[in-house]
Formats: sequence, C-alpha cells, structure tokens
Amino acid sequence: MLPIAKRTACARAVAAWLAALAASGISSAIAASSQPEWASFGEPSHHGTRTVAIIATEMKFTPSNLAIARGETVRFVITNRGKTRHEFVIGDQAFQAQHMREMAQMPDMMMSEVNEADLAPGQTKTIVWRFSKAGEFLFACDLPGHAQQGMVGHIRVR
Ligand SMILES: [Cu+2]
Repeated sequence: MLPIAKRTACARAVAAWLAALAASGISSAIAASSQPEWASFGEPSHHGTRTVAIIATEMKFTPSNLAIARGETVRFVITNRGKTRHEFVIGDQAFQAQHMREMAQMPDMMMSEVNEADLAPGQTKTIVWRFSKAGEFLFACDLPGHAQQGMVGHIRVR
C-alpha cells in the first residue's frame, strides 16, 4: 500500500483532469456520468484465472504482445529488472496519452491507480485486471520518454 499523500496527489491530478474535461464541454457527459476513467478497457479484480509474468527493463517489456479472451481475468506479476524506476500502466490509447501528459508535467508523481504499478529497481508488483471489453489496448511505462523508446506492449482482447 502506498502512503495516503501519494494517493491524494494522484486523486488531485485526476480531479484536475476531470475538471478540465468538464470545462471543455466536449466530454462533460462522461465526466458527469462518474464512470471511472478506466471503464472503457476493463476493471480491477482480485482473482486472476491466468497469470502473466512481465519483466520491465530499459527500455522494454517482456513479453510485449498478449492475446486475451474477452472476460478473462489476468494476474499481471510485473518485475522491474532494470536500473531505474519504471511504471506498468494498463490502458487504451486515450488513457495512455492522458497519463503521459500528466507524467510529463509531474515526473516524480507516484501513481497508485488500480490499473497502474510504480516499480523501483528490483521491485515486483501485482495487478489483477478483468478484460471485459474487446479491443486493442496497451500496457506502457508512461515516464517521460520510456514508451517512446520501446516500453510499450500490446493487448488484443477478443
Ligand atoms: Cu520506464
């Protein structure tokens, strides 16, 4: 569990993003519906039916391509075998783009969202995710420059 302060920082960032969306008017319907921002690509769960081990290094994830059946619940066990901090974030294109913008502005922010793990060198964390929606999704390290250098993986849910 992460300290409250870190969660608060993240909650503030999300709140600011929602406020910006609402102010823009374009996505006010989404913001007003109180749907979590990850609702378009699945939901957190507790019991995975399949375990996938992911290794993070500079600058890639291994494996980097996953085929998942719609409705499948995956227990991701992510280990940072690199020399620097990395993230593992599950999302669709829009979520990753938004999160990358946030990380570019606040690269030291430790996120603790349900679809995100922040890993120090040598650290292992687990995320259990149910892929209830079909589609093409990404897992990425959204630290500045990392995804651009190859720290991105593809998830196809059918
Ligand atoms: Cu990284």
